Order: sequence, then structure tokens, then C-alpha cells
Amino acid sequence: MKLKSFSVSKYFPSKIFPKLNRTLASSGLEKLSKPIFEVDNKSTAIFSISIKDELRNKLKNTFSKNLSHYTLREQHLLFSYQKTVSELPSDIIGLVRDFKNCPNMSPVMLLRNLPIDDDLPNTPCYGKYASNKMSFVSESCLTGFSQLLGEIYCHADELGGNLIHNVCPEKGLEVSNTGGGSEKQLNFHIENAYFRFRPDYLALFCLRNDHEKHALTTLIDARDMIKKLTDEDIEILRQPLFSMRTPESFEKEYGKILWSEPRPIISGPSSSPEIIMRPSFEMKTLSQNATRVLATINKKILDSNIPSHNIKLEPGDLVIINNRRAIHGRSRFTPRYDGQDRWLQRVYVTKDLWSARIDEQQDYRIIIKKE
Ligand SMILES: O=C(O)CCC(=O)C(=O)O
Ligand SMILES: [Fe+2]
Repeated sequence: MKLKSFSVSKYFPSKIFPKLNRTLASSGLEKLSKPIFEVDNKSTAIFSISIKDELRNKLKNTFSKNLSHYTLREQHLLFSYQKTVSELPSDIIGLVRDFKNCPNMSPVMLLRNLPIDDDLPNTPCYGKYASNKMSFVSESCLTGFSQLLGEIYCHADELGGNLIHNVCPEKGLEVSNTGGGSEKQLNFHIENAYFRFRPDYLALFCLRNDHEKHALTTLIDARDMIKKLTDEDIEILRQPLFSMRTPESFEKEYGKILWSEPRPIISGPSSSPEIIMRPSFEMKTLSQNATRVLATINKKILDSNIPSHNIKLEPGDLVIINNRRAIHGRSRFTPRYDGQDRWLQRVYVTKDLWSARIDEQQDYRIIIKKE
């Protein structure tokens, strides 16, 4: 059998990813007669891996043995983590580690054709438990892969303090700027810009798409954004002139709107900038120049001058977004509320829970810090 040569440089042109020249440990691939995944790197913003049916079936078999509902949290997380590490070929684990560590790599990773549960119940309400879901294949994929990147956590004050958020259209929230919205597009944002402790990644696993398959998850790479702005505009974005509003999903619990201390929108090296941004109506600007630059960005996004990328999530797709390096959103779609609506499951991932701790904290994965 001819060995398939497999090196990262094949997938990442050296011009774009100069630091990535590690040849993947081919241990997983060279023993196989046919590859069990395929890599597609047409875009520098999204790095996509398609899992072949053979590996999907193996994962499904293993994950269907995870009988811990995610309310039995640590059992569930330990099972999915350990099985993900032991069932995946080292090449895929290597790519996820590169995604985590390499500042030049794509900010978004898409894993396709992962297993989902055979018997899915009706799509639940936004943020509510799917209490009649009796197997945990989707949750295991979501938490297993996410834990290759760090620790999964949630906020006590958001969506009932659940570790896994069911992101589904909810009656009455159609035009809201939340995960429960549908009829209005969800504007570009990072997750939890209001907080100092923010997720490094958010992971979304698709169980159902919308009936008409119109919903698109939208993404902008921060590198693409600053390439399209003048030095003068970027200098303004680097100043702490932008205050972030509490996400709507928290405001119900807080009973009021809060604003963060002023933050810069862009920080760090220009080749790998960090971005903190919400839609304009969820940010207060502290100078006229700051207001003007935001208007410029919004116009450039509308005119497609700043490139955005769309992913039509299919059941079994897992998208992991680096929340420091990309902004994301969602196009509009029409819900039917017939039990078969769009259904994503979401987790927040941090590289380290340490900076979220406060004296009153009871549970290290459930954050109660309000700033
Ligand atoms: O529905 C989507 O595709 C994205 C939703 C989103 O922004 C989120 O859950 O944080
Ligand atoms: Fe989001």
C-alpha cells in the first residue's frame, strides 16, 4: 500500500501559515487503507475537516454508551473527553491542537459528518433542557471535541445556568438579537463582550437545520476586517472607546441593562489581532471618531468590502469559533414551531477557569462573576 503523505504545509500554504511546518504524526493515517477524514482549506478563515462514515460510526457507537445526561456533569464530560481522545486518530487531534495554538491558523474550525442521536425529540425551547432526549451522542461530540481546546463553562445568570445551551427559535423572540431569534438576522458579535472573562471559543453542534435550509452561520475573520481599514481607523479601534452592553440573555436575570468599562475593539499584533465587538446598538462609543469608524465598518460589511463567510450547518456539523479572532452571526430564517425547527447545541470554552474565580463561587464551571 502506498502511504499517503500528510503534512500540514500541504493544507496551509507557507505564505499564510509560515509557522506551521510540523509534519503530522502519521501514525493514524499510515495504518489505514483509506483516509478516515478529509481536510479542505479553500478559505483561510474556515478550516474544514470531513469525517468519513467509518469513523463517524465508530464515534456513534462509543458515544451512545455515554449514559450520563449532562446534568451529571463531570461524569458526562470525563466520558466524552476520554473517548474522544482515545477514538480519534492522532492527526485530527494534532489539527485541533494547531487550531488552538497557532496564531496564523484559521479562526474557525468546521468538523462535518459527526454522529447524532437516532431518536431526536422535538426541538426544545431556547436555552431549555431537552428533558425527553434519552441518548447523548450529540452532547458527547460537542463536549468531547470542545475539551480538546479547554474547559467548558457557563454563567449562572444565563439560560438557567445550563452547561449546554439549546439554541433554537423561540416564539416571541423572532426579532430579538439572541440565539432564540429567527426572522431578523443575528448581527455580527463576539460572545459575552460585556464580561472581562469571555470564552476563548464557542462550539455549535447542529442537530437540525431549518425547514427551508435558509439559516446561515456567518463569520468574519478579524484579520480580514483590519486589512480593509485605514491605519487611522485601526488606531481608533485600538483605544478603549467602546463600552459593551450586557447580552440580552442575561438582562432577564439582571433586571437591568449594564455597560462594561470601555474596551478597545482591536488589540494585539496586526497579523493575528484580537477583536471584541457587538452590533452598534449594543455598544456605546466614547468619541465621535469611534462612532464614525463603527459606521465605516458596518458599511464595509454591508457592501461585502469586508469579506464574510457563510456556513450552512447540517446535522452532524460542529463549528468551533475562536471568540478572540472572529465575529459571528446568523442570517434570518422562518421557524414553524412544529417540533422540527432548527436546533443547535452550544458550549463556551475557556483555556483556563482561574480568572473567573471569586470568593462566593460555589462551582468552578458555573460563573457568578457579574463583570
Ligand atoms: O445560530 C447560529 O448560527 C449562531 C448563533 C449564535 O450566535 C450563538 O449561539 O452564539
Ligand atoms: Fe453568538
